Amino acid sequence: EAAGNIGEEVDYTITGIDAGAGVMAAAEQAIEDYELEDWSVQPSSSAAMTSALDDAIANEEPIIVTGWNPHWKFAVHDLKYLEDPEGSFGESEDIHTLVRNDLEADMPEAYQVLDNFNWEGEDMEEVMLEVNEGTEPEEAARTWVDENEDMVSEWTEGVEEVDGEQITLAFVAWDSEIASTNVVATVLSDLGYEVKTNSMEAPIMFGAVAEGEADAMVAAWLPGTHEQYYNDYEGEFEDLGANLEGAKIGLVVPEYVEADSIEDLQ
Ligand code: PBE
Repeated sequence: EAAGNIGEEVDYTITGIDAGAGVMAAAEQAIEDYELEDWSVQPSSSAAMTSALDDAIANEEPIIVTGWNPHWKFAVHDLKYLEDPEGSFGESEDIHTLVRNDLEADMPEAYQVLDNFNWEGEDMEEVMLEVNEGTEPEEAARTWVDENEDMVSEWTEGVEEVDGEQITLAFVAWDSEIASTNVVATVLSDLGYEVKTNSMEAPIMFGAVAEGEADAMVAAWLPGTHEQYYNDYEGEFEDLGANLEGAKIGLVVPEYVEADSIEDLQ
């Protein structure tokens, strides 16, 4: 077996993140699709997963994590996705902006910015990397906004300033969404909004926008990762389309792990 005893070495455990994350459901699906009866997915958090990854790499030990990109971890470590011939983790994903149904009428300026917000994986990773190096998310977002005036001015072109109106952005404390949410918050606050960023579990985030408790979110991974949550509330929010294209989820291992495919875990 190419993989040697990878299963034994990691105690048949995939190191996961928060239970509400779509990548967790996809990992459970993979266990079914590849008949990995002995395996389980251990829930934790985005931060605990990356620290377990850091520790394993420091000790050159095997580890399998639920991963995704954009993510800073690919810039810091030599990592690879396990191939997924069964497609348990879906194909390429886009990250969408969802807003509450009445936002356009109530807050046309914010709506316009949220509708225009669009960047690339490398942009998001710049912010993520800085936060990973210890900079506060608000400060990392401020730096990125100041260094990317051209892009930001495309999002705010023709948008009038406001006078301290409150707006609430819902997000989940995933490294990628900490980055995007703080950048959008910075841009809105520069326009005069008083911005609240509220972190919550993934299903609650969809519910909050659907029920109008939050005004917007920039964290809907589609078509696969958040399909269930999206369908649960379809019609109860407005989908402003992709703000980032070419995202991905899957099982991620250090390069030195002798498995290349999820099939090698069998
Ligand atoms: N993630 C990051 C999320 C979406 C953004 C891939 C961890 C998830 O799995 O739901």
